[in-house]
Amino acid sequence: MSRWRSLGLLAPGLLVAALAGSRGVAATALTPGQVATDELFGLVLLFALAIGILVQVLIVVAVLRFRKTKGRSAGVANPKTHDAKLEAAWTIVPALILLVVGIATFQTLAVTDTVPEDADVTVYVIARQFQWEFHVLNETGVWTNTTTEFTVKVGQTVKILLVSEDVAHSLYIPDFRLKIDALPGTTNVNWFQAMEAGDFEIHCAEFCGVSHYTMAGMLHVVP
Ligand SMILES: [Cu+2]
Repeated sequence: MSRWRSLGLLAPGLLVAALAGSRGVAATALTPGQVATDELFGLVLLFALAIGILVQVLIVVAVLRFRKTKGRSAGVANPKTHDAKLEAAWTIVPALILLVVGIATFQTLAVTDTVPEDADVTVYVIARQFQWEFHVLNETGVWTNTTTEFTVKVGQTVKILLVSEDVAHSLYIPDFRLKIDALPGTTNVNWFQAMEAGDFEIHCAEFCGVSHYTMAGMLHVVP
């Protein structure tokens, strides 16, 4: 095996090792939405990786096999231009991959976009330049009004109703894979159920002005 060929075969291996390593430090189950989203990401990554490696290997093989060498400067005399079986395969296989990814996506949406009718806690969130305001209504009918941070308990289903007072913002809790647009004149609804206690960062994920970067907060999940 030539040096170049072994290099070409080594690259996909290194990529797989790197990705396997990064999956190894994946977060624990924090919310049903986070688990469903991460599973879908893993599935799509698997297909993307397989296709990426296949393409890279084919490129390396083609480059090595058809490169100009001593005594060979012209291409193949009668190159094959049609192969019914090959064409059927590269049509059917991607169609099946899309079908699997499509079904898995709808299964994920069934978790992330099905807001519980009778949530334990309702949080009305107002986004403005450059602050989050939270009005938390718990199951006993008590309101807690805060800015920047709010608190819920482990296991509570939390419904979020989100509006903006000025420009477009986006409520982002990275650990929960939860990102909701905050738009003036519209109320966007979403939900989560924290399965672990902890402090989870909140960020604005829509550039909303010069102090956009300061629009951060914290979600406290207590036992
Ligand atoms: Cu913002």
